[in-house]
Amino acid sequence: MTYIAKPRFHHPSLIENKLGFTRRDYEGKVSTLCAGCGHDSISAAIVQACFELDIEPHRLAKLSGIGCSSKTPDYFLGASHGFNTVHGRMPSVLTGANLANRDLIYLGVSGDGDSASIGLGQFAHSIRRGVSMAYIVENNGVYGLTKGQFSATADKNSKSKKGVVNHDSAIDMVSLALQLGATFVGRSFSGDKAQLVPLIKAAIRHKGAAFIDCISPCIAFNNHAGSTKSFDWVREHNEAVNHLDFMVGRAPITAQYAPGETVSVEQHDGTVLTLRKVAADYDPTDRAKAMGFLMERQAAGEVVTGLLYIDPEAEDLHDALDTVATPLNQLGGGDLTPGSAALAKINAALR
Ligand SMILES: Cc1ncc(C[n+]2csc(CCOP(=O)(O)OP(=O)(O)O)c2C)c(N)n1
Ligand code: SF4
Ligand SMILES: [Mg+2]
Repeated sequence: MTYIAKPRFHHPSLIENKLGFTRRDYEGKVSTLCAGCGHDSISAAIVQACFELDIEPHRLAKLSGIGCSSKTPDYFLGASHGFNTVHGRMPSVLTGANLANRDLIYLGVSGDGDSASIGLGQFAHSIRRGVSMAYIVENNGVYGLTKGQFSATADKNSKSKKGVVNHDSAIDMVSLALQLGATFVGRSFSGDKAQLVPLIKAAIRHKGAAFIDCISPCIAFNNHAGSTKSFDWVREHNEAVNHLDFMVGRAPITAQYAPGETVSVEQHDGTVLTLRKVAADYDPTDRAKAMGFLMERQAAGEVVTGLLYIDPEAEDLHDALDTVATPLNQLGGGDLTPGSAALAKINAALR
């Protein structure tokens, strides 16, 4: 495949993070997507989030399937590990990688075709197993790469570019993730970087399955009147339930909020999420109420965004399997073959 490498020149006074890296150190190759594609804005948000989190690029693995969305890992984090799987198979490859090496940060990037059609089963099982990962679906309601057929997330009665009406019910990835037991669920919009960057940061630091459905308009095939995934539609129907600030450690809250307007959630690793409430009664720690709220607002034609659910005490697949703290790929021969005495002991315990 041909590609254009980004020139390494940059302004000498670019801001550095705690590791001495600039934003440029988190970029990838030059994007070959259509100019204006929502997916490129999500790549930029991922770059910003990883830069701000001071992530060492070699400590992160980015995995994807097939689609314009799944091509994007080539356009960010050029110094990280990467694996481009078969269409819809990203979740199982990510699960295997995570089991083999629990020390890496896992970022799964997928499309609505990749995750809601061919990979729906894969998506479901990685979420219900609580694989520690930030799983982002770049949702444009079409198969962009294969020229704009409706995907399973296209809303019923929405229209294709040529005026064809979609008669099938849509799969709502957020409701599905909630039902499957995801311990972090958010929805955002590629055109809202202020909301998306802290959401990605919080998802990356979440222990367990963190899912973000990011509406990402396809300007080539799904940005017309009659589409419910266009820039105009999402801007007009976007209803944020909260605004998120993400802090590593106990940094003071600098924004001036009135009492009762914010709620702070501390995660396992000490990171703190401060949520400024927009919908007064919305409680992102109540799964059942979140599901009801989403269905109600969806029926009213709203695109609900923000941090929709979080379980700050979540456990992950390694907790469930009680795996050793040492990554499995670092265990030596002695650990893997402890000898006949140890085997006899195990067998005796099973009798
Ligand atoms: C096994 C298999 N089936 C079908 C295809 C054809 N195909 C390539 S990308 C794609 C859908 C991509 O849609 P989506 O995941 O929504 O990504 P987008 O391009 O919209 O970002 C399909 C059906 C394929 N590459 N492999
Ligand atoms: S076809 Fe659509 S999804 Fe693919 S790069 Fe172009 S705008 Fe983006
Ligand atoms: Mg798509």
